Amino acid sequence: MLGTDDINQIAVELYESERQKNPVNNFVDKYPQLDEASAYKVQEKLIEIKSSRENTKRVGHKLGLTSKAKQNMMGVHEPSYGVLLESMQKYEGDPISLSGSIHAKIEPEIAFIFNKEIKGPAVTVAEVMEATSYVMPALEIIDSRFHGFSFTLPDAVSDNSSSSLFMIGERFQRLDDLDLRLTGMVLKKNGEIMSTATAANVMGHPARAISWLANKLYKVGQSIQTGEIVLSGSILAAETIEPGDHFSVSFDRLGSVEITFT
Ligand code: OOG
Repeated sequence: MLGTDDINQIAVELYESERQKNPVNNFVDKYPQLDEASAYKVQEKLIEIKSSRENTKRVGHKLGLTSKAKQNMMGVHEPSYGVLLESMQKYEGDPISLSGSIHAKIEPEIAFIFNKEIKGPAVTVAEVMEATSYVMPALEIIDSRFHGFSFTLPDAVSDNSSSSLFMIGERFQRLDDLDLRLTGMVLKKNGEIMSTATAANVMGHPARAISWLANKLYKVGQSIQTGEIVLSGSILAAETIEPGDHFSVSFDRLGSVEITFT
């Protein structure tokens, strides 16, 4: 476990890296004691700094590396989580500027909102389904503060799992008899189909990613709160973005969400 001074130092460096758009080297080389548990402490400190300096607050959680496509892309074979702040949320119709990011990428996801607290230690998929108010299509813009978007799990966890911005569709769908595993999606860039998939890519069922999160949060004394948004993780490999690009993701029965970048 890393000491408090080192934890605080890494959090400050990551905050400054994002603010100045100046990528940093992986921390695991300089701090061999940066294990997963220490990395979540760095993330907590980073979120504390961001929340107070930017006068914002937590509105939910994001999952990362929940699909084989993402794990293979990044060479990291375990999921991670991060915090969603109010300041990261964008709304449909908002043009999004890439000027605030280092090397942003975009990911299609399914977002969840819950009608009760979901608290570990042994949350099941059935409990997640029971607690789900709505699911929505989502696009997450990720950015890494590390050179070349290259990192180990503790590095990425420290960096709030590469969070940057996110947008959820404004059609809120009840789960009813939806079989999310088979929910198909089409991702388009500038009108052309980039990729298609079903949501089973996310751990077999996106609700399984949510139960993983709840059980993981329990270990640090946290839970998913009523009304919080949770992004269940990218269904596919992330796509690079250039200014002027337009992306849309459409899901069977969930609707769609689209973004234009400037
Ligand atoms: C880590 C976070 C990935 C996802 O949905 O897989 C992520 C990364 O690949 O940069 O948000």
